[in-house]
Amino acid sequence: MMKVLLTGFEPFGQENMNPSWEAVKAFPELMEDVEVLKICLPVSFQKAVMILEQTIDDYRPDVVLSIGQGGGRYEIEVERVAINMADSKKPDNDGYQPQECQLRADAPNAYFSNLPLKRMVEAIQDEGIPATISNSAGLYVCNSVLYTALHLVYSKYPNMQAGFIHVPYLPCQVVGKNKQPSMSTETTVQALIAVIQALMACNQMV
Ligand code: PCA
Repeated sequence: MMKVLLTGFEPFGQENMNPSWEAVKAFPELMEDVEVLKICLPVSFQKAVMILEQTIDDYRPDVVLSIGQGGGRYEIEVERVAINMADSKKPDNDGYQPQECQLRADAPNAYFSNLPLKRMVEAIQDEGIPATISNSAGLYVCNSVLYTALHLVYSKYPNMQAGFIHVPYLPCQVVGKNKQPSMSTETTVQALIAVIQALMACNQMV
């Protein structure tokens, strides 16, 4: 049994939906040999990280897979790196707007995801869904969530794997936006299922 913590985010900015939480919500409850815990994180630098850390300590997942809205992205993007930095052009949902703030003192400048990223991208592409590796998760709340999960991997839970996937807007979010890319929840869920199956295969659990 592989224990997976699957996280999405609440809406932020001008949006009233977040494709990441829509996909996590719709992810199948029952998958063979997989136990999934789903949580919706607030778009808050402070709270998201606290809730994530507490949930990892309590649930002790094998895999933490966090999903976030990557508005403007054309493909499913599997993130490679998290940076020890928070810097934001817009306030988070608590009104906090960090400017070049370190996330953790006495911790490395960056961490790489320890998930098999190329395998994950291939698994998504094999479904006929566009996907790529991204080398920047930005410096907003998504990056801080990935950084925190990886900090726990490298400092506390060496057998845990952690990664982050940015997904495009939902079709309903781009109505009236000028030529913005989008992807349906159904397609995003199909991609996430393929990713989990690929991780099961890599971890030789199937
Ligand atoms: N995307 C934002 C934060 C929450 C979300 O869904 C980001 O890319 O940082």
